[in-house]
Amino acid sequence: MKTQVGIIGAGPAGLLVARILQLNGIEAVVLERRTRQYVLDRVRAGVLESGTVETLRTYGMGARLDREGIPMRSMQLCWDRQKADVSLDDGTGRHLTTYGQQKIVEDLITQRERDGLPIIFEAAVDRLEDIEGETPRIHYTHEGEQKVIECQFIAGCDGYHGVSRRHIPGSDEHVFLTEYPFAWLGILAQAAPLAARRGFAHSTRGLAVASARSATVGRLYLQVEPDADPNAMSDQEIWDELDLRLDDGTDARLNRGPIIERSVARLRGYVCEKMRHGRLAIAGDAAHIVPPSGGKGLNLAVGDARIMAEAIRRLLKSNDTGLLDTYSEMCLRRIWPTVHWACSMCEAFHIFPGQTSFDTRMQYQMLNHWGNTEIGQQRLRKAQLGLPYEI
Ligand code: RFL
Repeated sequence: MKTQVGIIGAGPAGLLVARILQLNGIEAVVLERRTRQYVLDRVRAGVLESGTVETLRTYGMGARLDREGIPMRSMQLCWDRQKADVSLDDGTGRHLTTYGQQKIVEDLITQRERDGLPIIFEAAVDRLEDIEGETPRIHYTHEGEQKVIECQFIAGCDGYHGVSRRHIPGSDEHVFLTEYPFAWLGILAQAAPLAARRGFAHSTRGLAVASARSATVGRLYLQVEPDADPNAMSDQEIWDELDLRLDDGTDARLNRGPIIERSVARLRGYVCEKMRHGRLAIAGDAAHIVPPSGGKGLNLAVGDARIMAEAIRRLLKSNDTGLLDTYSEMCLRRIWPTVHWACSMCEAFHIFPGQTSFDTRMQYQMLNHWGNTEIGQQRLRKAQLGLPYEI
């Protein structure tokens, strides 16, 4: 099979690159190792920067997002039985939007299918070849058979555990990693989220987060041990623990309901600074992982996808490699400050093994700074709303 661009991974990064290329008249094939259903059912991110929302609108993916997205104009921080509600209004009209990653993925997949364009599910890429030449090849297994796609460019959008990154020569020497000694138990619950019980909570029992996915579905998280079993706690134990950790000194309690999804995700910060070699470039989680405490992973993936698609367009339409040559640097200008913010949030809200009461007081100071001082609130607002795009 031949195509112009071989895209590995049907996550938000790969599907958005495919969509932008399509609207620029460039042909692509998306290869995804999971089943269609698995990809549609995967619950993950849900907080979108306004830049992400604008990008999705620009590429014709805004209809359901505009109907179902929930504007988020403030952010609540809770610590030491007190609470601060920080406005995200910076005078530009920007705000965050709650809209599940699952829905973005579904919107992009159904649009692509409606347009009759290929996504090959259950196609596991194992090897890339000739990425330094003009016609690199992707080897993959589909329906028990070894297959090859020849293309003019490979977009490696295959997440943290994908194969693309290791095909960039010397990529290991450009990797920066920190592993946190805890994980998040994330749940989806059929329970109307209460406005008064949302936000990030620091508790001496560990972090808790309460957010809304819709008027009737809540997305909540608890800090747990790094190797915790998602099924170790009963529904009631989870709700009790959430209420304890989200205690802000008022009588408010969470609305409870059936837990319909649970997963445990280890927290890490990871950046591979070499994001391109020859005719292969990587984007999204394939190149970087941020702790979910900033709500930034998906937003960063969208930022990379915009630059990658434009770099490919210039290469294939005008034989111009200028943007491709600066791809890593340009992406990293958004990635590092965002990683810094997500890690700062992570370090302020979690209880670390061996943490002393002094350390806890230091965290309270940080939270007080972000929650109650003008300069701290500005920092939080700016970081949460996200950095501007260069492309
Ligand atoms: P994805 O979504 O992991 O997609 C990669 C795709 O590649 C496929 N794949 C392969 N396909 C073919 N051959 C192979 N060899 C392949 N290897 C892998 C995979 O099956 C998959 O379909 O990466 P992408 O597109 O870069 O998107 C990144 C985002 O998914 C991720 O950053 C966010 O979900 C992170 N994240 C959050 N981001 C936000 O912006 N806001 C949030 O509020 C937020 N909350 C979260 C999060 C991530 C979490 N977890 C589970 C880590 C909350 C959690 C709990």
